[in-house]
Amino acid sequence: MNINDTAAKISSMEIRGAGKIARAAAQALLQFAINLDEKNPGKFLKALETAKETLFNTRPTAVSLANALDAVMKGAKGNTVDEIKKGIKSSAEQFISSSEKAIETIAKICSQRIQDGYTIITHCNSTLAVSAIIKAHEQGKKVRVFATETRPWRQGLITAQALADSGVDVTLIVDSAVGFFMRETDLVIVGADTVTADGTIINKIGTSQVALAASVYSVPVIVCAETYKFSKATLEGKPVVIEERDVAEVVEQNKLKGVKVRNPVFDATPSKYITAIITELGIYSPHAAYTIIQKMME
Ligand code: RUB
Repeated sequence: MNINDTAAKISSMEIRGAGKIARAAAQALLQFAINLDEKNPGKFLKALETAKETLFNTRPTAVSLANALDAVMKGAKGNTVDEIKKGIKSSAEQFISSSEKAIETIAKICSQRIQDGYTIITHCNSTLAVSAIIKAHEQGKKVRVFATETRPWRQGLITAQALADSGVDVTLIVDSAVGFFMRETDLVIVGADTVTADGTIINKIGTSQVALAASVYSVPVIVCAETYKFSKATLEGKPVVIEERDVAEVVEQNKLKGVKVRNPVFDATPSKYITAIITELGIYSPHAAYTIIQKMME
């Protein structure tokens, strides 16, 4: 797959989810570097930067994408193209393997917070949240999950099917039923696209509503996020861009006359509604986000 193919798949959401787009982009940039037939180091690096930009411009919200591309580009050092290629290969492979390892680590840590008999709500489709629930199930804990449908893309169906395939007791609910089912819920587990310096979580649209409902019923909210989903740019005050997609995803355009439609696909959940963030380094209060970002910058 070349850069444009991968970029198109990320834009169209054929490849989706903050972790998956990060790994796909890292892999695409690596392949591009390996296959690029250019002997001049300056021109090689320029072409690499253009390819990076193409991947970066696919989706604006998940910082995992920018962080993955930066991690790969860190290896672009050397006096010859061969040296640069070697560096890129090592940095890309390191990013991909450590991000895969992080899924396992986070699932393990999060599973410790899931007790036998728990009822869990999860929103959208997070590899980390799904892995953690499956891990708890494999540990012999009896868990019940309410998976939200997640309009308009209905990623909740992927979550529900993955959990069911692993033998987890899962029920699909519409997004507006979250308040109804929160009364019988012990724990909310979601993923994240971006964690800001003040511990705000940017995740699929509707996450903030789930967290608000959880707060009303005093249900803890756990966010699973690898450290590469923490945003350095937010330390400098840069706001996170919330992606707004085609309104045709919400409703057929010729169905309504004189009606405006909006389709923001992510929202921000303030840190006060989040109990803990679980990273591959351990479990943190959302207020530790600033420290985690500083650690990443060392
Ligand atoms: C996916 C989404 C997921 C996070 C975390 O949105 O919001 O909760 O990306 O996923 P979309 P993961 O479907 O629009 O990409 O834990 O797999 O990285």
